[in-house]
Amino acid sequence: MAMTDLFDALQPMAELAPCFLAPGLLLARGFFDAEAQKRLAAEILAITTRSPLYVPRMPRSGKPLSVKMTNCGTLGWVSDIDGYRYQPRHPETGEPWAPIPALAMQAWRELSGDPLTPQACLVNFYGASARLGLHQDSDEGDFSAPVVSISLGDSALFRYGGLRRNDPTRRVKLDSGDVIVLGGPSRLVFHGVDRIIPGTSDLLPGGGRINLTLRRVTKPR
Ligand code: MD3
Ligand code: FE
Repeated sequence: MAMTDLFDALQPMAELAPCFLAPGLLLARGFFDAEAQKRLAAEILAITTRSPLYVPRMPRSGKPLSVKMTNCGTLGWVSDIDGYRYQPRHPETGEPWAPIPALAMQAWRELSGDPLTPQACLVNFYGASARLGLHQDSDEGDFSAPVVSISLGDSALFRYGGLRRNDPTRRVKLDSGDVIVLGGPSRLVFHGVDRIIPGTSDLLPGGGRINLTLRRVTKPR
């Protein structure tokens, strides 16, 4: 086979193959096809009926975040004037969180490399002007498991750097169906969402972006 033919034959696979952006930072572009994205989005919309999106607030200041949140799983991440924490119930309804959808569990099984089941699935909803400042995910009691992040809906410009806030950063566009895994030496890297790109997907009624982050929260006994 001529080299150009070989290249053409391998190109579609190369686009689907997960690739490392940094040690421990895996990007699986298009992990969920259009059909799976629709099923997962429908499951998340159903979850927001039972566990409504709420406006999280910054600890101490009480300043509202622009991203709206809810959770599924046995534990959910919440942020309010008292601080950040994981808790088994919705902060406004007092009800337990819904189970994590099977498709999200599948991404964890196939990509995390962790034998345990995720405890928390934070659901972030971004409207056209929502953003998330540079931060570390350090509220978990166990950093040995990775964080698995699933993007649905409008594309987002995701920023990540190093272990110190002032380390140089890079930007990557995350599209609907993309999954990133942050583990090993990248588990505690600073990261954030600069902005979403409105109108890039018609998956969600009314537009916007949903990001699911699956995590282990406690050390296994
Ligand atoms: C890098 N969410 O909820 S997911 C978050 O798109 C969060 O909603 C963003 O950051 C979002 O905390 C980014 C990607 C992500 C998640 C966890 C990480 C990147 C990470 C943990 C360590 C390093
Ligand atoms: Fe984060």
